[in-house]
Amino acid sequence: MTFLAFPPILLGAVACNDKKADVKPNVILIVADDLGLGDVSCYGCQTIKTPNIDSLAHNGLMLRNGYSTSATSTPSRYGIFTGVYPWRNPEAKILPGDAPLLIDPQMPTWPKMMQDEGYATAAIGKWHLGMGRGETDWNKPLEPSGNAVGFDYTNLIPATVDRVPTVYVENGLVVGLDPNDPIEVDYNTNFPGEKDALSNPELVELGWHHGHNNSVINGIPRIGFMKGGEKARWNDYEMADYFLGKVKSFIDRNKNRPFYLYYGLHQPHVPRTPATRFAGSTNLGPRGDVILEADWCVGQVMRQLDSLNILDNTIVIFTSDNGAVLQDGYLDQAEELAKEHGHDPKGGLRGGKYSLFDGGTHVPFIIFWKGHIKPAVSDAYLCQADLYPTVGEMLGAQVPDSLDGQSLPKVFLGRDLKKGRQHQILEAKSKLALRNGHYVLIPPYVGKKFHASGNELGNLDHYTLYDLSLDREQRTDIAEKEPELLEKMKSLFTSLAGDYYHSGFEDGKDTERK
Ligand code: NG6
Ligand code: CA
Repeated sequence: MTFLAFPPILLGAVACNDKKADVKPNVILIVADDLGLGDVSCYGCQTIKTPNIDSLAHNGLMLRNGYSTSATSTPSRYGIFTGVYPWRNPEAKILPGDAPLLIDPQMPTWPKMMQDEGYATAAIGKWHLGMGRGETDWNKPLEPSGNAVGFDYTNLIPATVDRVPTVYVENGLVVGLDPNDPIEVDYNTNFPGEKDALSNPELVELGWHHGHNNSVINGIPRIGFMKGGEKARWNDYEMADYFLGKVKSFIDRNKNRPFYLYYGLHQPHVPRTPATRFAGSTNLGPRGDVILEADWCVGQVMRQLDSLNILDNTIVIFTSDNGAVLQDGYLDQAEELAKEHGHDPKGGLRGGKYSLFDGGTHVPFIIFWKGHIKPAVSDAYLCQADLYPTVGEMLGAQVPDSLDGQSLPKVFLGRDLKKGRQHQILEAKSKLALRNGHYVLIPPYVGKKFHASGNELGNLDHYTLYDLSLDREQRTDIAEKEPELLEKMKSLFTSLAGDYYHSGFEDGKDTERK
């Protein structure tokens, strides 16, 4: 198949979606973890350079209004793969490492749709969507695993790098498990006789700031207790190379057929553990170093696609699961060094990870497709939940009409650079807000104003209204000045999400699943 520059091939399928698309481009979705707009040089970061992500942006579509569905990982990834707002599912909260599979295997998903379209599919890297049925026995095949939601091949971190078990799970099996050294996991109490960060602080090489004081693995104290599985435990400093290796072999194995690959980068989430060759590569400490490591991984994937001659047949989407955070539980100098060198990972936005303010969900979002998407900066509004129905329509695939994600191929292909979706319900720690056009409405919530990370949560005791077109930083509440607009926004919020709104959420237990 040869391609002309920017032919209207996919729009043929768009105009008439009962017709199958003539081509099946590969789709690679790269999702970084806690990467903020201000962490990437193409979005204005001056303190570090991210040349490979920049190259995607400069040669593709760089969205300036790209959003995740949620300000934390589990719900955000749920939104990407199901196209459904995560707050509709009360279990879609930050999951512990032993949580059961969150996505019901009966649910339609983006990867399942790709399988139905004849794609080879894989999920590699950070998962955080649970696996098994609960009360997990890590020594047996985990059923259902990530494979049950549409991935032919999976190689995953069960939850986060700071949560146990610290093992890779490949197609539902713990990698490198010695049956004579079984794994046990408990999120409430330690196993008799086992050490942890509180009982044996001398084991701790990376100090903890809040949380993160249970089992100590590789000198790093984690969330949750784990026993056994010594040989299966990952090496934090080799994780980037491990997953990149899996990504490259999947691409290589499938170079001659359409493939769909989800690559969940674990950077720059805590604990930040760059490979030796990246340690000290920035003046921002480990957080900066792992961003360069992640950028390098992106470059390696692009180089491979180029050398296999499949670059112009591969759509590469790059984004982040939620906004930025500096101090997320370890003493890694992220906050101090950012301050010293003037690094603002939020790129001027208010809030950050965990926040209902824009810094929670307004994320880097780039779509690259050589020869098909003209390089452009887009102001059109696109949410990650839109990817599933949009790619579905472009392929002429079956997509349920009940999704919250919208099919926006013109935005995706850079033919609408202005408008995109009209509104979205934003979610942060089970709390909801409304963005409609360039206005944001945040309803009142009880609870503390700041997260332990220092990020502002957006818990205010009255309705607040912001005009992002004049006030990107959400500093000026226009609710009182604009009573009509306020009423309009309130009634839209009620019609879209009223049944799910409760002002009484306390931060903590009921917003994370234990
Ligand atoms: C929080 C952790 C934080 C991080 C987050 C999940 C504490 C005190 N904080 O509970 O460090 O792991 O969960 O982040 O334990 S996410 O990006 O995967 O949503
Ligand atoms: Ca995250």
